[in-house]
Amino acid sequence: KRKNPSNNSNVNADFCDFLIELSEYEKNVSRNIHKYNAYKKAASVLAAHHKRIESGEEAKKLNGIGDKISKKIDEFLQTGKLKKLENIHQNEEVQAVNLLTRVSGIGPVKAAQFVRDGLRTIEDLRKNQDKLNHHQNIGLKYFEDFEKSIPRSEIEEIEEILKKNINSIGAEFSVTVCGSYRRGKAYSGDIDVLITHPSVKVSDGKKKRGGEVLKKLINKLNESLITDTISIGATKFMGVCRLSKELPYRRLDIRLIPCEQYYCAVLYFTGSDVFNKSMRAHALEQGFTLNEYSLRPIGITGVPGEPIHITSEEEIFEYINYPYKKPEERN
Ligand code: DCP
Ligand code: MG
Ligand code: MN
Repeated sequence: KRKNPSNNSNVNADFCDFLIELSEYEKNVSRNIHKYNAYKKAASVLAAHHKRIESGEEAKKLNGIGDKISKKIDEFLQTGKLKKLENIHQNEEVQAVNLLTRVSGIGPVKAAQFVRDGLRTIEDLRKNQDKLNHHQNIGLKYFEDFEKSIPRSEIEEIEEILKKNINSIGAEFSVTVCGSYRRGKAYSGDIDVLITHPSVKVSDGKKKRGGEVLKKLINKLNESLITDTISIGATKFMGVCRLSKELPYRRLDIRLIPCEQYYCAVLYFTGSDVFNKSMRAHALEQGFTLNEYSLRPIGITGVPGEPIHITSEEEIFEYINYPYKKPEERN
């Protein structure tokens, strides 16, 4: 759903744009996850490179750019376009699948199925709402709004309201808006919120207590901010919010995290996804396994041990000997 990750300080933005587009094609149409990762990686390496790349050969010296991508950079520099992308653009089914996957709740597999059934446009979906599930219908209802990126100032206001409402239920709740917002971006695609409370424990999962707490918080937010619920479980709410009648509807995700897992979750949901991948790989090299729940040492038998007790994000970096990066440096 993200179309435009390159920012204006990026001198290699045009390369990044075509690489992202190729990555989306590999993910959604070819379903080749290795090529998808290769293009995504190359795009983020080029985005982080502060010198304008002048040739494929120069690009190839960068980590994550191989022969094939370097040739594409040469073709793009010489002709201003890519034959591979031109061909992809001309394929009508590809166009239809790409359009339908822009609806929240429609993934590439479902989009391809709709296209095979003759549903190719947003209009076609609107005439066939009975073929869509609840999430997809909400995605369709707010299709235009969900495509609009969210300015930082609006998320700041939403953050205030979230904190005020949640702290009126319990002063000890922590609320952290993660995702691209926490990485300092001027605009975000959605709002990713993590919440914890000292009394919410991993062991609650079995007793369903977390579910009660999350429902209580969401009920409170239904009075002011939240307009629709896509889904709500014991730990995860997916829905829609709106700050005021003049502003667009926004996608809002809220997760209630057990306090033992909070910092691993904040790290994970701050991203970026590319940063997470490289940090996880580094953790493995250092003999740890890191995910959104925990950091665990891997024993000599190769079996992960008990989660390490973590009290800050910085501690995770320290354990795995990874130089600390501020959220704004994790793009
Ligand atoms: N994440 C991840 N791997 C994924 C999906 C998500 O590591 N496959 C993590 C990193 C993301 C975070 O979750 O930063 C939030 O996911 P989003 O899709 O909301 O991405 P962002 O918030 O980074 O960007 P956007 O502004 O598009 O919402
Ligand atoms: Mg986000
Ligand atoms: Mn999100």
